[in-house]
Amino acid sequence: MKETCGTPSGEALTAASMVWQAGPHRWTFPSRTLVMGIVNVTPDSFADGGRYADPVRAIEHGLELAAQGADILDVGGESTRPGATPVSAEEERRRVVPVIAGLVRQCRVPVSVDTMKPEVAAEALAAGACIVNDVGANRSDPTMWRRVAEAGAGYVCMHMQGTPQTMQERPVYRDVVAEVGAFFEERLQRLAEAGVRPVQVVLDVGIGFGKTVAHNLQLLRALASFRRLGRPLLLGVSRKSFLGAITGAPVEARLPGSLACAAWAVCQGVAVLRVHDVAETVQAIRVMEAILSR
Ligand code: HH2
Repeated sequence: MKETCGTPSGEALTAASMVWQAGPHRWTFPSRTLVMGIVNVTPDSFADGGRYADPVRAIEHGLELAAQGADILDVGGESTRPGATPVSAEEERRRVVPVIAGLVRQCRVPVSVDTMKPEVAAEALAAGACIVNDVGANRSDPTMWRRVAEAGAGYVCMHMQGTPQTMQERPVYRDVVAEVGAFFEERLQRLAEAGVRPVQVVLDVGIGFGKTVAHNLQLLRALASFRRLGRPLLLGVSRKSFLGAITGAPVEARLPGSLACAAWAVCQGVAVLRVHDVAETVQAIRVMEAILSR
């Protein structure tokens, strides 16, 4: 069992201590905020589509992110940007499995697979991934959860309204914070029924997944309220379009906005940040943590 935790800090921010178990890895929170570096093996991702579509480039990129201080590498083979064209399981598997196997062989950083497909998750886990990052956790079929339970993998349970193809058409909520909270409660129950223990699960409000700019901001404001569910929180805001809507910055110029959100997330007790810019985010959060621990 690897104890992969940092120096406890920010006790004032997080009431109870929580463990996240992902295969052989185990993190105890409160801890330093973990950074999940994004490795998109896709031609069409919104921020870096095509840059790492070649497996050799993708592995090099993952190793670079590990050297910059990533705690987890998240490998994805299907873009989930609004309106993205879905890819087959076969194509997604072809993209991600060699990259996961290469990263597991060449570095010690835990690897996660960003997929909505149980068959891709199963092959990724067999290739050495230890976390399934599931933006499709709003499904009704429990097959994915059974795969996660069998493998004892970590699981990111993300909220999305609709599917990537439809989610931004006209997202509507009565109360986005209450509805995302109710979704998490119901999913923790369904995950447990499928054999996934709470200790395997982290929760993600799904910024940009079936949400307007106002919904995203309400969820960011309310992050600390989700800690009542007793599970660590993961947040993905890196370079997302709501930052462009607020500032006018194009996707390649959204690092400052992404870092502002990262700093906010640290203050709210978020456990894991999913980012493109690992070195810059690590520096920003280490400074925030130093201030908060004074
Ligand atoms: N965002 C994206 C993809 N996966 N997973 C989680 N848990 N949370 C997120 O916010 C999240 C995610 C979108 O970012 P990216 O992977 O850069 O883009 P694309 O889906 O176009 O590949």
